[in-house]
Amino acid sequence: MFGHDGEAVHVSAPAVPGGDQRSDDAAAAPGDEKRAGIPIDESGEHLGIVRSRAVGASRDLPQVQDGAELLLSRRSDVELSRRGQLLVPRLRSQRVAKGNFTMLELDGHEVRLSNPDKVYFPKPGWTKLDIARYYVDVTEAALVHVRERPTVMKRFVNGIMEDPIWQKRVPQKVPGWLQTGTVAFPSGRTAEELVANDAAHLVWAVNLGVIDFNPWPARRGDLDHPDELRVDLDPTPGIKWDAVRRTAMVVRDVLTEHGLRGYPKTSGSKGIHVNVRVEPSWDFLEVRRAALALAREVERRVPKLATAEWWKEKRHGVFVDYNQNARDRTVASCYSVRPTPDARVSCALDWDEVPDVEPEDLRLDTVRDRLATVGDPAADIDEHAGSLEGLLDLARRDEEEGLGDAPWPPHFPKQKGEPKRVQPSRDRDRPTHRGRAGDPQPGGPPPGTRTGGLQRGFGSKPRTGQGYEDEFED
Ligand SMILES: [Mn+2]
Repeated sequence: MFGHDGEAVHVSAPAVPGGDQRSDDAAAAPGDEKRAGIPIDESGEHLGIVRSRAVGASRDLPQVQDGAELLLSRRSDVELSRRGQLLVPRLRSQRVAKGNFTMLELDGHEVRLSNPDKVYFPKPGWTKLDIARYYVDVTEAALVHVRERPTVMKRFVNGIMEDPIWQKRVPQKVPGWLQTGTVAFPSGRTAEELVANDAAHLVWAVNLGVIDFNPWPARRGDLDHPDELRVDLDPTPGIKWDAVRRTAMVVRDVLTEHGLRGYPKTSGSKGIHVNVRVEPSWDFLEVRRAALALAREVERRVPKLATAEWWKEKRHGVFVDYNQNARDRTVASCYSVRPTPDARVSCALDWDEVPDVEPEDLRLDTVRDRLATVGDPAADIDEHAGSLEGLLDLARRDEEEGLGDAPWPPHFPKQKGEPKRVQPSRDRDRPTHRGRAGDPQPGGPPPGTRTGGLQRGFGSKPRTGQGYEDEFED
């Protein structure tokens, strides 16, 4: 049903003048408003149909009758109703597109993709529709990593050239079929998040500007017990890519020696992630503790190459970011497209590919072919859930030797046994924290509160429910 050039696509016409707002419009993010006047492309290369709304510009656009079901060719030169009648669109002046769109039929649901031709990746010219197509093509592989997992929506409503909006909660108006899961923060606040269980959900999110999926490491049925330990390898500034690859191979060894199987993937940005499926028998504290023990063991083995140091001023080489395993932290999922200029994909690898992998080879335009030819190295991850006991033993040995907990990310409540959470070079007095205790979110006033731009200091970003961007850095 996707409209590759010249191919028929199945669309349905929207309500025309003054039509009701669709749920995705109701959920429009700040900034969406300025898209309202985008004129439709007259080349006929667009999919979808104009919603007739006079908003000031004059442009002749085809008008479609209420509720008409059409088969619309991508070139717009043949328009047939389901019964094969030729429909000749009338032209109407003094109209401009609120936004053209296409309806995609996926998993028995009609999913509306507004502005499918909007360019999200200017360099290669890839559009929102290209992203939707990608996810439809790789659905099976992508779902392995997001199924049943509450997922934060990182919305690039105007493509990658603008900062995303981090949105934890799904909009109030969503389709009846949309699946969600409610996560709780230590403060007791909750958020109803997307649970993307099929292609319709993936594309529904793409329509809202999602490019990469950022799921919880736990599944909806038991959100207190993660089934994924995430090893996030981040090169510190100036560190070469090969150091990341070599560190990943050390991670593999440590995991194997502790009874676990790691599934490596490019992050799609500068790093490598190694996902480890674990039995959901340990809580977030224990999974993070196991990840910390692993990070320290990697550093012990290759101290020049890797570090487990939280404070940036003490880091060198490749940072093994154990804190990505703290509750409410998320990492871009496997087969997510990343907001890099060349639309890299966070792509699963076989271990024997890791020493030579070049992340720039794995992109929106190459990964579907790779899946078709090489296959999916992460396809069987769910069949290899391991035990954390080995790593937790390692953590106990660390503790006996004086290596207890390590610093937590900002906005997390002070943890029992956590060392003083102060950057070592500034260890005198700490700035005040305006966030609500126990809430891993930035401080500041609630959304919509006018601050007159006078906020200052720590925690001064508005409380948006979206967290600091660097909470999600990869
Ligand atoms: Mn990372």
